[in-house]
Amino acid sequence: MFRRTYGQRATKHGNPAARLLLDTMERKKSNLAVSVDVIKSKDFLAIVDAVGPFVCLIKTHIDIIEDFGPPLIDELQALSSKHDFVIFEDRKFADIGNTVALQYSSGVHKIASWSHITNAHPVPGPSIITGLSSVGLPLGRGLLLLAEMSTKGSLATGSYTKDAVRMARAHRDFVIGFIAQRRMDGIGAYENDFTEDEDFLVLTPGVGLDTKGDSMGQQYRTPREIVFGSGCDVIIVGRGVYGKDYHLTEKIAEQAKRYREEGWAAYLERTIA
Ligand code: 5BU
Repeated sequence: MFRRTYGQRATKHGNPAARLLLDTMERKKSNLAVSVDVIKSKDFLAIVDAVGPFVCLIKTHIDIIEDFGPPLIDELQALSSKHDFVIFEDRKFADIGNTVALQYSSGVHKIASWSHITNAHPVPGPSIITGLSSVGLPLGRGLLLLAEMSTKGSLATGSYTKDAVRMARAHRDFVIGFIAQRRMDGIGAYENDFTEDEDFLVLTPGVGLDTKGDSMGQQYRTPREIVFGSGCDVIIVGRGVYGKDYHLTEKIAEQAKRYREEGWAAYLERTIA
């Protein structure tokens, strides 16, 4: 999987959300996801519009938007069509199956109705996948399991990470991959390497070209370290792209371009190496 191109992987994948993402990456020559963590709809939409041409995916934390209303989702979907990107709500579900099914389908945000991809902590066990897939699978959605985190002192390590991989392998129709810091197959990291038909995407947050972290435990690595060094598929960048100047859309677009170039060069290095 390490050397195969995103396009080759797209043709083989059984899940529509995974296919959409891999196809989009190939088409746009981008493995950059931008995480738009701002609290006003206006700023959110301006950043999405500015980075849209350079990303394969926009990651949201929809519950931090102070002036949220259903029209915001319409506008996000319009930008997704305009710029050709996939939507990933970083909801990090972590409850019993019945509750997560309700949180995913209902409430104010109705995440399943607009987000191609979402994610969940494996901590409750496989029932969290059963609950979320009862809503998401009929809609052609995909789920990522949080196998590792980018923060200092994360507890998602060792056997916890291995068990996340086992849970994913048992639910390949809906679980399309992981949030993790390295690829989860091969290099003898696990007892069994993945079989030919198992393709899990690895989306990786904690990416920064100019700093090593923040004051709250976040740790950054470079796109090359992540994509070439650790074999991950998608780099997720937040403040590295929009920083403190998120009213300056030109500057934001420039940064997005920069991360996209770094991420894609690392991918080319990996596929031809
Ligand atoms: P940053 O501004 O690039 O540090 O934002 C990173 C984003 O990725 C932010 O939305 C986090 O919620 C998210 N994230 C993360 O940073 N680390 C993790 O391990 C996971 C998610 Br899971």
